[in-house]
Amino acid sequence: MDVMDSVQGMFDMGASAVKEAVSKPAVERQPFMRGFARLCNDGWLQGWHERNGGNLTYRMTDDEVKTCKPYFTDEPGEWVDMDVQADNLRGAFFTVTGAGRFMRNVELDIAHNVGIVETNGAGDAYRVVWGLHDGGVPTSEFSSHFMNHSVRVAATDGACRVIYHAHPDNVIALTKILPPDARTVTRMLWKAMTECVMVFPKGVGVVPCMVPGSTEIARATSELMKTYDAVIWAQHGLFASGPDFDATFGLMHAIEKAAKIHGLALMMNGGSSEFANTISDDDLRAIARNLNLALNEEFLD
Ligand code: 2HA
Ligand code: ZN
Repeated sequence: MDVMDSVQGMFDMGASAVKEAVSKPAVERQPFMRGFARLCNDGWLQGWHERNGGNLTYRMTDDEVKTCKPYFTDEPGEWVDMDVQADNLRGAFFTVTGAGRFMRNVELDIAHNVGIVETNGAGDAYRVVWGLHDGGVPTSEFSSHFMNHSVRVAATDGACRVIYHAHPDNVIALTKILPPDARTVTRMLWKAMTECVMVFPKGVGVVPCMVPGSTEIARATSELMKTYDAVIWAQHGLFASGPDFDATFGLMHAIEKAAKIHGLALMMNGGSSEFANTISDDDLRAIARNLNLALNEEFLD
């Protein structure tokens, strides 16, 4: 066979596979999956995802499920019981990062590091229908994500779709110097920079140091998510929620930046929190009034 024949042969044999790859609306190329992978990479670039730290889940729309369904596996895994149940998530589909998989690898191989799971009709079990290749399972924090989705869907009239967990340095450091108390922590964050009260006018919840991956931390977090769209896990990290990837990443970013500014100001001030200038409670009220925001007045003096 001469060279031209062999090239022609390769082309003929590969043509249908190439056509399929190019024309198929492959799951990896869906806009929601591009957004999902982008957030994972953005979080990695921020330094929030050491090793397998952090995780992300996205509640898919009916249209997204319909588009992806032809590519779901013919043999879905077994239904896996969750220790938690949610009526408002019966039959929901989630895109999830995998337990033990690294956020820094998501963009390189989505089908290995990310999966789609289906929730059963009772809202108390899931099964993997796409991705998580090589025997992957959803994030170890899936019960927290699931409970948080349920609570935020109810709190936002169905608008919330994204739950994001990361290990941002300054937020974790902050929980070493402040009590695990939502009012104290929120006031400090709001007063770090004027943007904060606009981004999270309800404040931020805080759970004390608890066992990661446990049903107890899932329940404690979701209880706070009834009020707040972000909850700090003392000594561990932060959970943020939102209607889309931009808003959710932005919330995580704003909270982490405020914690960093507070830490910098403390250092510049020789460790004292008696700053020469800060944002007063009346300043916070004025900002909220200007934008017609529903400020959590309980956190103001
Ligand atoms: O996924 O972040 O909390 C690893 C973790 C556990
Ligand atoms: Zn974590």
